[in-house]
Amino acid sequence: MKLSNAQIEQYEQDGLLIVGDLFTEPEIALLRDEAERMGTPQRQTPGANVYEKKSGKIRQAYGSEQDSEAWDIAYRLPRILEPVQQLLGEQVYLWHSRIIFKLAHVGEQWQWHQDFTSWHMDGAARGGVHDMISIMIMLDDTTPENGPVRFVPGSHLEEGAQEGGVLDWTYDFETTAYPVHTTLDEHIERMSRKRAVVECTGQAGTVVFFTAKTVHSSTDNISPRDRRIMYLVYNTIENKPAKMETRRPDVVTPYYLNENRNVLNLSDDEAFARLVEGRGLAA
Ligand SMILES: O=C(O)CCC(=O)C(=O)O
Repeated sequence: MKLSNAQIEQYEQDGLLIVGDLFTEPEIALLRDEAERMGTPQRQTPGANVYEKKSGKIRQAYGSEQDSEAWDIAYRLPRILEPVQQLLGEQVYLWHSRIIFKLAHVGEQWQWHQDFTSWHMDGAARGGVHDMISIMIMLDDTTPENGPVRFVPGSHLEEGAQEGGVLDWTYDFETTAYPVHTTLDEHIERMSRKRAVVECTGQAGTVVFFTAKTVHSSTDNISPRDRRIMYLVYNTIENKPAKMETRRPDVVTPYYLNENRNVLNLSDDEAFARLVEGRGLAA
C-alpha cells in the first residue's frame, strides 16, 4: 500500500495520520490472540514484559515478532512497510515493537511525552519525520472510555531546548511501573491552545502513523473493556546507534531495543492469509 501525497503532507504537518481498516477482522483476531499470549508466561521471553504498578497485571510486552510467527510476518507486510519506506526510505530496520495492554479496570495511564526523548538517550541521533516512525495498530475497538491515545498535532515541529531538540521534561519514576520522560505541563498547555488535542479512537484494525516527537498521552482505563494496541517503531539504517546501550537512568526490561538491526524486506500477504486460515479464523 502506498500513501497518497495528501496523506504524506498531513503526516508531515500534523505529526500523525490515521488510516482506517488496514486489517480485516480475522487478521486482527489472529494478532490479538498472539498479543494475548505475549502477556503470559507461555511466551519464550517473559523478561520482555512489564506489569502494572497497582494490579500487577500485564502492562506492556516487547519483541512479539521474536516469539510469534504472525507478528513476524505482520510488521513487514506491504500495507505497513511500504508506507514506512515511502516516508523513511528503503533502508529501515525495526527499532522495537511493544504491545500496550491497557486492560479493563486496571490499565494505567501514560503521561504526556515525546518518545524521542528516551530514544535519543538510547543512541538515535535524529527523530525527525523522515528518521523514525511509529505505527500503532488498534487490536480492540478504542473508545473515549477505554483510555485512547491523545496527540498534540504539530507538536513534533516545536524546536525544544533539550538535547535532541525535545521539549523540557522531567523523569517520572513514580507514577507507573514504567518510568517516562514526561513533557512539562507548561508546554502541553501552550501547544494545546494553538491546536486542539486529537483523541485517537477507532475500530480494531485502525492504524495510526506518528512521529518520534509527536507529544502524546493516555489516561487510565476504568472501563470494562480492554484496549490493546501494538506499536511498531522503525528507524533508518543511517540513524542506527553505534552501540546497543542507553543513557536512561533506569532500564525496566532489556528488550526495549531490538537486537536484529538488519534492513527489512517485505513479507508476504499470502503467508499471512495462510496463518489466518490455519487458525480457523478466515471469514
Ligand atoms: O498505548 C498507550 O496508552 C500509550 C503508550 C505510549 O504512549 C507509549 O508506549 O509511548
